[in-house]
Amino acid sequence: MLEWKNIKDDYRVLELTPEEEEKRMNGMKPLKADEKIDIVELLKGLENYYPKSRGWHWRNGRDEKRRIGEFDFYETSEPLKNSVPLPAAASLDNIDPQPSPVITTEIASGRFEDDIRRMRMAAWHGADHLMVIRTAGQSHFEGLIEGSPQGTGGNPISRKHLRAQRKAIDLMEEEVGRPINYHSYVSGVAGPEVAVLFTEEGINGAHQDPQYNVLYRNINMVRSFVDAAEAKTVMAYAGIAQIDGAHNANATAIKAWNVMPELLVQHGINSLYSVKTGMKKSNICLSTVPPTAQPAPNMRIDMPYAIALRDFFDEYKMRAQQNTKYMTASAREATVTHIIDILISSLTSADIQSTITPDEGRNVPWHIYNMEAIDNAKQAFAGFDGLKQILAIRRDEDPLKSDIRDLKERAVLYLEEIIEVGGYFNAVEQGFFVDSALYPERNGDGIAREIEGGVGAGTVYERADDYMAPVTAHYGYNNVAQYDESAKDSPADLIGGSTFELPEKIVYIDELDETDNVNVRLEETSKYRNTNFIIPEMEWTGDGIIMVNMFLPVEIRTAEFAAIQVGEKLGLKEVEVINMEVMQQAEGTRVEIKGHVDFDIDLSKLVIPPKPEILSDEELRDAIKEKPMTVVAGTIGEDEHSVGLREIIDIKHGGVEKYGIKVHYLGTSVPPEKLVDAAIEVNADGMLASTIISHDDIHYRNMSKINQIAIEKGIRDKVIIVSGGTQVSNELAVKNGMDAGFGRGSHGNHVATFLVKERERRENGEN
Ligand code: Z98
Repeated sequence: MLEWKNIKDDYRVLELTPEEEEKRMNGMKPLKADEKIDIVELLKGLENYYPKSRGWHWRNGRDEKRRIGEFDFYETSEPLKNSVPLPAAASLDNIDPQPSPVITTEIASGRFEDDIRRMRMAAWHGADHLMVIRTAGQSHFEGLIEGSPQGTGGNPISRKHLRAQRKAIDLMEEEVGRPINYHSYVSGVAGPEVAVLFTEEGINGAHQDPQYNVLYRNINMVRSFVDAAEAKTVMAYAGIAQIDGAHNANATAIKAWNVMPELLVQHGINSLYSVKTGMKKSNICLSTVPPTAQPAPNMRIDMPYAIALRDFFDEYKMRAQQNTKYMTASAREATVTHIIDILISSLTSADIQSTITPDEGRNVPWHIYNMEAIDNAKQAFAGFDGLKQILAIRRDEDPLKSDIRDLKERAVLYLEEIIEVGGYFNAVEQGFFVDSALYPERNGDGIAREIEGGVGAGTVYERADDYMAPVTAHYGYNNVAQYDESAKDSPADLIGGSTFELPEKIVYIDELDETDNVNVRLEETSKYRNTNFIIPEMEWTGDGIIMVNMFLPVEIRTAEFAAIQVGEKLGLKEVEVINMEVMQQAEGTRVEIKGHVDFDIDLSKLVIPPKPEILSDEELRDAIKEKPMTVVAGTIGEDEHSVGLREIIDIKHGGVEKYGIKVHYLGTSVPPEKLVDAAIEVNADGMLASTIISHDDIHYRNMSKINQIAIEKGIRDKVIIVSGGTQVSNELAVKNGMDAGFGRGSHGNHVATFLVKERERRENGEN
């Protein structure tokens, strides 16, 4: 019998002995940051696995004021043990503030085994809500499926899939130091069965809304609502947080901004229906997407809506997501919309921020875009931290005040009319929902469904007087007392407990299909698992996909086909255009293509030069502060190039001045003698000789001259001499008397590191 220990809210964990834990995880060891997760190992012993946590987890320490690095934050949650910070964190002590809301990412490439690796990357970037969207349109499935088929339709959820991913997520939670919510969808004719499966397998969040079935999957409405009562009861028992389906009206409606009153009504119907089944309001999340997007003036339209929604549903949670309706194939545009949406989320304190990848617009469910979307959210929330302290929403003044009121009035009238026509079912039959006019106007283009129609029509039966089901968590009349008074509150006692308390009662079926299963797929890609070979990858191990971004100086239609040829000439296979944007209709088009390579890289033959040792900015500053350093610098010989050297020197470009090194800049075309004389004059510790022109090896000959003159004038031991330029190799520079040479790609920190280390080496009397 599982013994759950409540941690907070509805989140509970099992207290297990080391032996029980060993068996549950089949001896799988904790993850190590520098080792890949072993998928083959993970899939072993799944028959013994059961989840160790149940229920939704909100981030810890939400909105507590905390100091992170050198900054005060007001709207963050507890930091992670292990994470990948934003790129700019490199200049900010590598801080990685974690926003207050739960951050979602949808991961469903069609191969759950590859998605596990993506989940780990997502957890490190800061996602704690991993949503497994069922690309198969699983609402059409009439029952549960077993095994791990990839199928033709996409990514169906099976018990094995859930187990493997939940087990992997358990390991990731330990690694990043934060519970992670695992999420999928309780919909379709098999909704109640799915809810049971999800409870057994440790799902923490799920979409559930009977209106979704009715409107978008044409499942009979009576059946959908009866199923929903059962499914929601089970979800309530497991503490699974619910996300509703109202946002789908927003994504479907021809004029999404006109369905705002209806959205409030849809939220209301599902929310109250859920409460009536026993779900806690704090586990009911309203799925809200801004109804418009730029180039519409969206803030003025979406903000009143967001506020009206929060006014009506202040005891519930808000899950914000980007409106997929406006997602094109432009990743840039999607990003900007996402950030502007997050401004609304931030000002109205969303509880969950779902991130959408450009998958929706360009059909590329790639690893990199999940991380981009998570980073976008993390970055925006960090930037907006504490905004509410300096900006106030003027909700008690017009136009906001009137706009909020207008929406609420329309929603109330809408609900009243539903009651007038005889209730929800009649309203759906009359096409009330997803009509493109602003209520009370109607365009007559709503989605109409028949009460007697749709999938599963006529399959609802009244319970018999002596109906009884010996199960844990069951909606409505169950008549147990008639059989055993003592089992009244826990009917499963009649059969010695159900699978919710006794996971060993679950019948685990590993695979049903011999050819379409994860083992076959892993075998096919084994060349790229724990071997010396790698191949580029976007979504699946070994897929070989790369993306190429180009500009073609032709109009869009020509560009499309020319780009495919470019890809083919590059040797790519199955080239497809994934995005095109007109720069100017005659001047040209930006095109992004994808294709796959048919070669791989043998790492055992890869020559990787030793990593140059670079001191940190702080170490460099400290070293110079402790012992100042002066250098002279100039472009040598008859060479008028100055930009490269200036980049190495200037504080603005991160040059050596940044670390406190004093530089006497002598300009261009400096004769070697002059450089040496200047060094003597200012008693310099070093010389920086820039040489760009390289014909006839003039650059190396000048280096030799500098060295020679320095020896003749008796200062060679005292000064460090380095040269640099695009054609300079360290090896040849040293051969020509320099202490070091810096070629293409060198920066001030490389030169400063060398100067500091070389000085130290000489002081220590090393040769
Ligand atoms: C999201 N990106 O919401 P199928 N039930 C509800 C849904 O909203 C969805 C499903 C079921 C979106 C994902 N939503 C789209 C209320 C889907 C899924 O039949 O498996 O596709 O049902 O995050």
